[in-house]
Amino acid sequence: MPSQPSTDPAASAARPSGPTHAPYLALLGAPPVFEAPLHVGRPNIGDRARFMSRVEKILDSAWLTNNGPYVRDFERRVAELAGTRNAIAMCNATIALEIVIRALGLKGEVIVPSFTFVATAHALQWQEIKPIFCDVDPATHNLDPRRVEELITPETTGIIGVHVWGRPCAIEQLQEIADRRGLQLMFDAAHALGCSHGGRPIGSFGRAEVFSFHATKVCNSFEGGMVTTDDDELAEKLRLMRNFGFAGKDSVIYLGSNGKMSEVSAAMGLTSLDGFEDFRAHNAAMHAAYSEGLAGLPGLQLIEYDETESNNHQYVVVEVDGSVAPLNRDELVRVLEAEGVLARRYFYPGVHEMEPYGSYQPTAGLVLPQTRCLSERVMTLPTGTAMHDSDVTTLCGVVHRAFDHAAEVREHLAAEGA
Ligand code: T4K
Repeated sequence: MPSQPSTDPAASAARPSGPTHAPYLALLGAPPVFEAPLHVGRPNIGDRARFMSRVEKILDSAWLTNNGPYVRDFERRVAELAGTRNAIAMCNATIALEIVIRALGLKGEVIVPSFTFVATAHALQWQEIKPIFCDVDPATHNLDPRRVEELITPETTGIIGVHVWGRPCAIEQLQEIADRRGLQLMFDAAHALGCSHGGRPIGSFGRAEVFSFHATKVCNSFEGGMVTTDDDELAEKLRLMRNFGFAGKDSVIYLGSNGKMSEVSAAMGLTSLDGFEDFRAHNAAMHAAYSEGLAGLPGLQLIEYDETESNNHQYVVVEVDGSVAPLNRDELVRVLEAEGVLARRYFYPGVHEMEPYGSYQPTAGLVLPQTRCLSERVMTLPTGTAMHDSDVTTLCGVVHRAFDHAAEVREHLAAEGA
């Protein structure tokens, strides 16, 4: 496996500090194998010099926000990547989702997965639209179209599909349901920059799609979101709505918000896009290293990406079947945390269990058996340019040792909990 150079100086601090094959674990009293924590979502920094030179230009021009030249350039680049006529930059994906939802006139009830980041549902509830939580297909982790159909009521106005981990939803089936039932379909594509479905880039499906450029995403603009759509009229409405509804200097024609992206964010976004091909190649190599390192471990399954499509591999997701593996997901997360690996339980619990949804819809979980099962199994591991393949080897070594010493681990955790 080729050794991958890191572009993140913080990564050198995360080199293993101890022997990689010692038959012990930090949870059981050994020194952790990583001195500095390994995060899920450590940003890809990209070419600092290029970013700084863009920042200098922003300062020289004294044009800091309000649809500046870098924002327009960033929009052009994302539209190209997504294969759409329009890309509208926003300050983050949550506000972008809110604005699209309002621009489409969604109201009443909208069907969403519960297996997602809470922002998908919050963007609806924030405007008093009821998210109706739908179960997912355990094979894809995405909305199960059969379950969607069952949840449609006279109050339903739309469906928001989420391309979880960048793996596309069952787009055609969802579109067919939306068309037949007279519903709007949009996608939360926060994870799916540069991914494709049937060879067509994510970005042009449904009425609109929303990407996130948060620091933790494969490409980042510190904070940022982008709406893509081929619908010119909708795009124009979105542009106005992100700027308070101003259609001219003194004319406001819609209820709007402030969803604008700043120039410095766009400069970072452009710098990130410049490095995108390197980032995704690096992520693909990390995924392959995990695949090799975790192979053969009982009850442990690394989710795969369809290699006939474009992927960004920004999430390394493992399902731990606690009825087969010697340790369950939560035990394994504890073992890894002790070693300095901050594995995340994305997405646990299901959004329907979070507030206010747990109180508003206490019985929502009754129709979400797959979501519950999945949210108790998934674990997301560190990747990105802060990681080297030697880190992955060390991390996988920890998992092997933990499985070998599962009885001691369980005994230790039980004593701790007592
Ligand atoms: N839809 C979906 C499906 C989403 O996944 C998200 C966001 C959205 C919509 C909304 O997009 P935005 O409005 O954010 O554009 C993180 C991210 O904050 C969130 O953007 C992301 N999804 C979600 C999956 O993960 P947290 O609260 O779990 O993690 P956070 O932000 O504390 O960071 C994770 C780790 O990354 C930390 O351990 C430290 C490290 N980190 C983080 C930041 C911000 C760094 O090393 N440097 C940094 O600058 O939500």
